[in-house]
Amino acid sequence: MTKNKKVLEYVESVEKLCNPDNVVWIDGSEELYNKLTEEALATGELIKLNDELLPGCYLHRTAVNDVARVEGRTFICSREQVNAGPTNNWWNPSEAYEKLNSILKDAYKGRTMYVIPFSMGPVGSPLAKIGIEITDSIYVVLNMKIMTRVGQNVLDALGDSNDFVRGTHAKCNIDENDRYICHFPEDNTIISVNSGYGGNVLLGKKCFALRIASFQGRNEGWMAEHMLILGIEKPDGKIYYMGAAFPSACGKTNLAMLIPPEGYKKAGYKVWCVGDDIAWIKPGKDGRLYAINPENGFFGVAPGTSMKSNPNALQATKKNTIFTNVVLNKENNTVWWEGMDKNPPENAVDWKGNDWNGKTSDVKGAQPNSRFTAPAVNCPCISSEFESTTGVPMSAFIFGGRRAKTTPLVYQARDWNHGVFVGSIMSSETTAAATGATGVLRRDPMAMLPFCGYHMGDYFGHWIEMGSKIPSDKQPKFFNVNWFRQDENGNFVWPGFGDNMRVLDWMVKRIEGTVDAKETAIGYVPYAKDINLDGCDCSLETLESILEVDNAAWAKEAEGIKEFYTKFGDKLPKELAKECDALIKRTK
Ligand code: GTP
Ligand code: SPV
Ligand code: MN
Repeated sequence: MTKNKKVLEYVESVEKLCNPDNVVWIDGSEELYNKLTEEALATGELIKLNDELLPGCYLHRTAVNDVARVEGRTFICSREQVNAGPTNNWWNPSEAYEKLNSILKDAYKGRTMYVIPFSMGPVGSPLAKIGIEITDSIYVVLNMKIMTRVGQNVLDALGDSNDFVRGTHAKCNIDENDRYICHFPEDNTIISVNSGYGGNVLLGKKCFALRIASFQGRNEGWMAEHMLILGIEKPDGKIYYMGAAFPSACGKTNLAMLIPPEGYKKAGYKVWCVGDDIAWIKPGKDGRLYAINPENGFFGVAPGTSMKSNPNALQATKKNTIFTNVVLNKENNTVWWEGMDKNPPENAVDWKGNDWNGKTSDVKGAQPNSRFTAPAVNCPCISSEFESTTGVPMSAFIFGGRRAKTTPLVYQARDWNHGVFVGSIMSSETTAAATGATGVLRRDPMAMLPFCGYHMGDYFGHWIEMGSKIPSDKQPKFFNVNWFRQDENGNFVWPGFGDNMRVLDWMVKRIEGTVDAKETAIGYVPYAKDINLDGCDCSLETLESILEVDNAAWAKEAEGIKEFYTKFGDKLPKELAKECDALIKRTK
């Protein structure tokens, strides 16, 4: 399929080490995918779902010890330890290669090795990058087909260039004690062993498009961010594109596919989805920042996805979708998960493969981090710019997380550097997207804590530097949101989901300069009257309560930030230290 010497050398080296029975190159043809699907059905790796209700859809169950990203076993193997920084696990690359090679030795014995040439971003786009993933998993091949652009045309676009990321994955025994997700930024290399879970094995996603790409972006003058990209179309036809970074399972997919409330729809507002998880962002010729979504599909959280919360996402899963770790409804051979509707199936199989009755069982049927892998083209609100090779111009960056208290519904940063500060102090209560305790507050700068491929202090510096290259009138505005404020009883105060449009609308007005805001210690907060509550299940008083900035609470928060910042030592940009001191002063 290619004469590229570097590609061939790489493939041969893995073949020699892992010793497969066969080697299959994924050429992107339907014939080959069909053949692999048949094989996976025969072994039980995939279960075929109802062909009328869910055409082209399959169910997969992972091992019970292998259901989420494993941050404790994820490593940045930079040559110098300092370059991994204080927030990543570092492993000396020569030791890591030695250990991984010992695990990979003969790992494909008796198995087939698949070679997947894939492009992150539209093939041939100047913002796109190419990878080769080698794996022994058909599940990985079929997911990569949905999540990336795969096939011969990718190799054609690569030509004889050496500029591709090498990703090797082997399932091995799914032994969690020998599970490693390793990144070698200086070698453009990723090695993942002993897992079959999405974020650990679909190497184009977090491993390449964030950890390796963030490193590449710093060297090459662009940014790889854990951001959705959406476009808000106003009744006058003008579209504003925004990127939003929220930690895993904090609402990116939901916001990216938002359906505006009735009043907005009637007035002619529309929201278009460009991406739901990752943005690659680069200055364009006109000085503005342009973004592409490097992915080709959605690897979305299933639980909570419903006709009410996210009809666009649900619609996207109605064909050619792979479901992982959800409930199988035996009555009609379809799928179900908690939060889909109030009618759980009685005659069903849970994510572990056990018989399950949703009416009587007291255990969850779907794994809390169960997922769907759906093609982006399935999404009813996919942007016409989705395939754009030049990307969309960015008008705003939004940061946010799950904060029961303290952080208001929305506020705007004063300028670029303050915006970077606001992103850097993001914090959120942890979710099921990674293994470990959930609901614990942790600092997660720009939602990149588990995904930054180099020293996070240098990453902050890169953000500051990118701003310095963009004329201030062309810079996106920065906002912070918190959909997750709770009352004394632990209920969410803000209705969220489609009603988040009301907050986006305020942002558009701020971008256009048509609405005032109140200056507070943390930035500009809306006057409650300026957020449109027509038809919203939230009173003005309630809104006011979640727009409040409690200086005493923020003074405490600022102390926590100062403490967090000490981690980065002299790599912390002085601009951010200054912003932190200014916040402390303003809260007094
Ligand atoms: P990753 O794919 O892990 O990066 O996650 P994501 O950020 O795309 O998260 P997603 O949109 O799938 O949201 C996950 C959870 O957040 C679900 O349980 C949703 O119900 C919940 N959620 C999303 N938006 C809102 C909101 O506006 N309000 C509330 N209360 N919950 C929300
Ligand atoms: C996340 O955890 O942020 C995800 C899912 O988007 S995973 O692919 O597992 O990283
Ligand atoms: Mn994500």
